[in-house]
Amino acid sequence: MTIPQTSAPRVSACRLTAPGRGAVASVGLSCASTKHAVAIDAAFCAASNIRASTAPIDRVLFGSWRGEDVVVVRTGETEWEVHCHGGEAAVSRILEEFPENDSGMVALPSTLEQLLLQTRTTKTACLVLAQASGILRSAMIAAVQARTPDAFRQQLNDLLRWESVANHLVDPWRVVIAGPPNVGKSSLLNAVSGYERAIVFDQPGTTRDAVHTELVLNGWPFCVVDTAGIQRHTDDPIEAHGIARAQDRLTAADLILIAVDSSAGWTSDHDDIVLQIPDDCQRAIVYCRNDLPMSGQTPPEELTLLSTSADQGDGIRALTEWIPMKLIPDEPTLKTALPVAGTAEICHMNLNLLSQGESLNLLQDRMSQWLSSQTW
Ligand SMILES: Nc1nc2c(ncn2[C@@H]2O[C@H](COP(=O)(O)OP(=O)(O)OP(=O)(O)O)[C@@H](O)[C@H]2O)c(=O)[nH]1
Ligand SMILES: [Mg+2]
Repeated sequence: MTIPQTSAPRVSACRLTAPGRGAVASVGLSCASTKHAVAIDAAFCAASNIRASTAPIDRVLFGSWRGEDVVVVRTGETEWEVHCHGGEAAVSRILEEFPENDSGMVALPSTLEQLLLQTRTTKTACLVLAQASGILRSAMIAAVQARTPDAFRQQLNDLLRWESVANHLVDPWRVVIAGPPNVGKSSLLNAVSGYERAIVFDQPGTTRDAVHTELVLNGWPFCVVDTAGIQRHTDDPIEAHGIARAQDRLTAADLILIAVDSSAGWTSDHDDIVLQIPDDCQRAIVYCRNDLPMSGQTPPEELTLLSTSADQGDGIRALTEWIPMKLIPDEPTLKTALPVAGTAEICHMNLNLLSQGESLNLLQDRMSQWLSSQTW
C-alpha cells in the first residue's frame, strides 16, 4: 500500500475501504520517517503495550484508538493499516487525528456510486449499475429534447412512475403485521423470517415493542415489523405504550397485514385497526392459525385474504411470494430508467414549474445545465 504524499504531512492517512455500510473499515497510514510515527502511538494503545511505531512488521496489534476498538498492523517500515468498525464514525475518528492529510486522497464517489454502495441485494445493485450505464441520462436527455410541454411532461412522468421502486433500492419496503392480541402475529413473523425472531406465548399482550426483521423477497429488501396487539381498552400502561407504538407503525408502512385468528374471526378491534390505516397504504388480511376450526365473523370482502398456519407452515411461502408481487407488481428491467440520484426531485420541480406556466425552453435549459454537472 502506498499513500500519495501531499505537502509534507507528518502522517498521511487515507481511507482504504469504500465509504458506506460495511462490517469492517480500513485506514492506511504512512509517514516519511519512523520518528513521525509517534503521532500514531499518541492515538493508539495496544492491549499488549507494544508501540505501533516500532512494532515488528506484519505484527497484528489489537487495541484502542482513543476508545474505539481497532486492529493495527505495521505493513512496512513506515506504513500501517488500521482496521476498525465499518461505517463512518470509527473511520472519521482515525482520520480526524491527521486532519490535513485525508482530503483529496480518495475521490468522493458520485451519487450513483454512493447509492450502489448502500444496496443490499444483487437485484437492486444491478438496477443501480444499469442507471450508471447511461439509461438514466438518456431518459433525462429525452426530456431536455422534448418538443412540446406535453411531451416534456410525459417524459418526466414516465420516469416518476418508478419513484416508489427507486425509493426502495436501498430503503427496505416496510410490511407491518397488525392485529388484536394473541391472534398469532409474532408466530407469523417468525414463520416468515425462518427463525424465532419474536417471543410467542399463549397469553395476550406478549409483544410490547415493535420487532423488526430484515428479509430479501424476490430480490427486494424488506423490513417486516411485528407489533403489540391493538385493542380498545387496556389497564396496563406498558401495553398501552406498545399499542401506541403499533399504531405509530401503521402510519409508516408500505403494506399492512391485518392478522386475524381463524378460530376467533373478525372483531371490532379489526374494524378499529382498519380505520387507523392511512388511505394510501396497501393492506391485506392474513388469517393465522388456519389449522384450528374456523369460527367468528368473516372479514370485509373487498380486502385480499391470505390464509396461514405458522405452526404447520401452511400458506407461508405463498405469503412471501405474494408480498413482493403486491408491492412491486411491475418489475423494472435493466433497461428501465429509475428516478435516482436526485432526478425525482428535478422531475417534480419541473412539473410544478411547468404547471405554473414557466417556459419549456427555460426549464429544459436549466435541466440541461444540471445534467452536465452530474458525473454519472
Ligand atoms: N394452532 C396454532 N396456534 C398458533 C399458531 N400460531 C400461533 N399460535 C399460538 O397462538 C398463541 C399466540 O401466538 P403469538 O404469535 O404470540 O400471538 P400474537 O398475536 O403475537 O400475540 P400478542 O403479542 O400477545 O399480541 C401462541 O400460543 C401460539 O403458539 C398456529 O399457526 N396454529
Ligand atoms: Mg406477539
